[in-house]
Amino acid sequence: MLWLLLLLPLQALGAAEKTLGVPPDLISKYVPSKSNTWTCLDGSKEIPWDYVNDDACDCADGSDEPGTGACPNQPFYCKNEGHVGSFLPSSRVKDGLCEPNCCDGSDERPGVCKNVCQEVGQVYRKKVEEENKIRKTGSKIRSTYIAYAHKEKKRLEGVIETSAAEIAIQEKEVVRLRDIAERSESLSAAALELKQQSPLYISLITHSNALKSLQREHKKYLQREKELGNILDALRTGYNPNYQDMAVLEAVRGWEEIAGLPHINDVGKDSVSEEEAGIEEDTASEVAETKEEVDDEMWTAEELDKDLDDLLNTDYVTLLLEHDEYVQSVPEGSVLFDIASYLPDSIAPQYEEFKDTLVSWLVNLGIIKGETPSSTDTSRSRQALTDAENRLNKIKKEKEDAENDLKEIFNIHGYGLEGQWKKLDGTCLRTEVGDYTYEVCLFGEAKQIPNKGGSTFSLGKFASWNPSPDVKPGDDTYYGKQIYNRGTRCWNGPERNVVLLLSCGTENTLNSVVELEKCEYQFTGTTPALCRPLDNSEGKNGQYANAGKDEL
Ligand code: MAN
Repeated sequence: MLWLLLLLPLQALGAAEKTLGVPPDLISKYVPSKSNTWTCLDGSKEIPWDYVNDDACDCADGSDEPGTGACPNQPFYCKNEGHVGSFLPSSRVKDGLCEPNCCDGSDERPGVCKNVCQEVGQVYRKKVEEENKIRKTGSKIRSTYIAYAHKEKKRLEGVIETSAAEIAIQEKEVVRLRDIAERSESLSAAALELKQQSPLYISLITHSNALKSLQREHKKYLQREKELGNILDALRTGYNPNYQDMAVLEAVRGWEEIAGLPHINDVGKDSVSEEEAGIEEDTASEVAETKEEVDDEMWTAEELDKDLDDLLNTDYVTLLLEHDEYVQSVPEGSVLFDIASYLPDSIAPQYEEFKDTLVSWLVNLGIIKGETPSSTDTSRSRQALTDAENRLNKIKKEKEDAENDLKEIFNIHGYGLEGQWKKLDGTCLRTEVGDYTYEVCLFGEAKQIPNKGGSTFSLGKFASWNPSPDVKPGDDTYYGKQIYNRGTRCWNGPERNVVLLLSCGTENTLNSVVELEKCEYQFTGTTPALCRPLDNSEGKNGQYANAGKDEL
């Protein structure tokens, strides 16, 4: 019996040796069968259990030697208890070297490497803790960036809406001014002013102003009536009849009468329903409409609502000019201007020519007043038109810019799907290295400014996020790199360009600049825009799953 107890640690040691180098997710597969055999992980072969980790490669997939390095290209898993597990390629197992990422020394024969996982783990945990602290603060700032993008989106939508309305107004204004400018070939602005003194025009403007004021007041009262209706509706449906408050009851009854509603206490009784009340209401408004239709000179409520604006937007100056033309076109019976109709067709053209010459002489001699406007008046109206056109183009441009900006805010290749980069558009980061101050204005331009005078070189303008085809747009590696290119050409060399490497930090900073190749610069910096919240798995340090895999 005693000898059995003595054997136990040896057996346990044996079991530990069999699973040496096996990652946790495969441990359950490394157990012997009842007949003390084992099947290779790819199922290709059954071998004696003793052959596992016996330093001789038996399985085609190498799975029988997870811990000896006997099979090539096998992953060796270091448990690294007290730290984080990691993988090594089998070529580094039992090579006599202590691998830094196998701090428990399990890749070498016992006694070769010291187990330093406690110390390494402690340093590592401290580093992770610090990084997490930065991430926590950074992600809070990041969320304010996201909120900013949403606010910016709303603002831009507002700009688009307002400028669309302004464009509509301005387009009419341009048409109006163009019309005036064209007319000014035959009518000066001074003459227009004179025409505007006409009692008919003045009265028309007074009528229009009165109508506009009435419309404004009418709208106010309609709104007030609506609000009062809502208050009374609430009173009607919400009052407590048990209080027997006569003033309330009177108010409710009065409202029901005006609004054509059944008494609230009768609703549901004797088949009187709100729907029926609705019908009554419709009928009442129909009656009102029919009454309005009878008076066909008058406008209906609907016409007042829909067409009054158009009427009030009439261009009265154009109307005045049209009226003037109309009045002038009425034949006045002047002999001089009627003569042509009495002449034979063959001499009519010569007569017209003679008449034009005579009229222009008389105008030039100041004997009669010509219809031609003064050049100042014409240029003034032309200028007004140009100004209006310029203003229209400006608003159109504003709208276009806002539309383009809006497209970029939540664009994965622009300011990010969450809009987290929008806030940083135009933020300039600077650092001094050697004889230069380097500056990068995010999404703008990078510059090299000499500290002791001389010309500033452009190091390029923002071109893209990480352009590598292996990087998935939108993930942290994508946003961890910005490319600035087409800077000032280097003497006998390429155009200057910058690769800006960014990582999570609580501040937007430019930390280092190196000129890797002539005129090719690498900047590094930090930004809260890259700090994802701690509960977000992307970018979070995984445990053994991530650790050291790239070592393979
Ligand atoms: C300037 C700077 C340097 C660059 C040389 C190339 O001195 O832009 O960074 O290497 O030009 O001639």
